Amino acid sequence: MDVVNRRAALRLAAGGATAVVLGATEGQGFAAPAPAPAPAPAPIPGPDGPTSPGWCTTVGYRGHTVTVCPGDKMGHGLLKKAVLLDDQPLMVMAHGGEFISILNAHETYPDLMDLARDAVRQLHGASLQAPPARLPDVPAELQIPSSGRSRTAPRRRPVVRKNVAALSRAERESFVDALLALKDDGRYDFFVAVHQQAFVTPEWGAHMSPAFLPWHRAYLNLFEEQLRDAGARALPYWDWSRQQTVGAVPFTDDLLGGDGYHRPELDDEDDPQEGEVLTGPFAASTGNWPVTVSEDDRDFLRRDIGRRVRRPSGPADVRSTLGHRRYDKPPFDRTTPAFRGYLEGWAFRRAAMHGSAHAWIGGNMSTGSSPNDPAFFLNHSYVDKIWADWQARYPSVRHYAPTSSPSPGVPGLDTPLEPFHSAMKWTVTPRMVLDHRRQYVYR
Ligand SMILES: [Cu+2]
Repeated sequence: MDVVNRRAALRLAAGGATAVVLGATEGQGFAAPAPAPAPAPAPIPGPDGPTSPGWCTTVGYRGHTVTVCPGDKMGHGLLKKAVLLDDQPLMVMAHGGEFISILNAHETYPDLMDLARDAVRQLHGASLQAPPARLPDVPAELQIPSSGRSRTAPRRRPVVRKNVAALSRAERESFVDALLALKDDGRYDFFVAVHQQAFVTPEWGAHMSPAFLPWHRAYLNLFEEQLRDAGARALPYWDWSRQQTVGAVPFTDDLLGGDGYHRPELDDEDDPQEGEVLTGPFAASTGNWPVTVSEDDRDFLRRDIGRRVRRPSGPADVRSTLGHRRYDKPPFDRTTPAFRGYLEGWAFRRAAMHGSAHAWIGGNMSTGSSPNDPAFFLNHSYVDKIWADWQARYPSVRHYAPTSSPSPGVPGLDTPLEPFHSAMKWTVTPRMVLDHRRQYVYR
């Protein structure tokens, strides 16, 4: 791979999936320049040309660059399978290897979307197929429920998930200690690997799909079980709609630590230390938090708070999301304008809700391996709380749709979720996680 392509790909890996995927957004989306007379777009070379699997190819388009990345030589990541305009995603791969358009650039430039579709069509083939799912060995502790009973069996007393700001000092300590213990024995990195694989395995339906909420609920339940096993009480949540200050909870030295290192005078790519988290229990300097599952070879936790997206969604977005009575509806994809699509964030067509929390923190949080940052779990715990609040608000509507799976990547109510079912021998379906109240409650 030549230097230019490698740098572009690295920028992808670094700039990352979520931020860029979500990143067709506020303040950093594609700002349409004044329409110019159109020269014929350069044809994008086919698979036999300079574009071979794993390589990105760039062509000019009215003074912009269109980059087509068909393969994943640089590692995993949805955006390695994308068409980008000036490094902003135009189309990314979603369900069943389909490329979907991210920006509404087609309204301004219909021929640009044609060009992008053409590029995808030409490149379609083995190089566009997702690699077979790979997971590391399942740690022994995760193979059977540590309690010896079903993971979805009711508890005598449900676990209480609190706002992270409401944790006592001892609770903060036991939460952080449990994270460090899971990191130390490899369980934590297993969770990172599961999520990273889910991010590039659209058939599992963990993202851009109705199963986004049940999948992450199951994943969090499993993670919380491990945390409790390691001495924590429960998974707290981070209300990103109100807690948006670095230096305040949860971005304090006794919880998540602060922002990443940034030298404004240097181009991000020229600074090997760019984004390194320097404070708190997960800073590289502690030696306790080596990043081992990643899209590149940087082994330190990175953040880039507020530089890509200025703020996570606020209370108004939370209110409007909760206002949608319908859980999901056809075509059950990324932007479906129903509750799930708004909570996942895509339906807003700017970084919002779940996605805005990822994109606001940036760094590892903007990639498929986002659970490298413990902020991931606090974000998803809040996302799950919003789902729980919505369920309580609309007790009589269906809390999941569709009932039966219409296509791969869109699990039905009783479809066992992957990779839990096949890789971990844990059968969990959307229906089985709908009623969380005897497992855990939010306070
Ligand atoms: Cu996720």
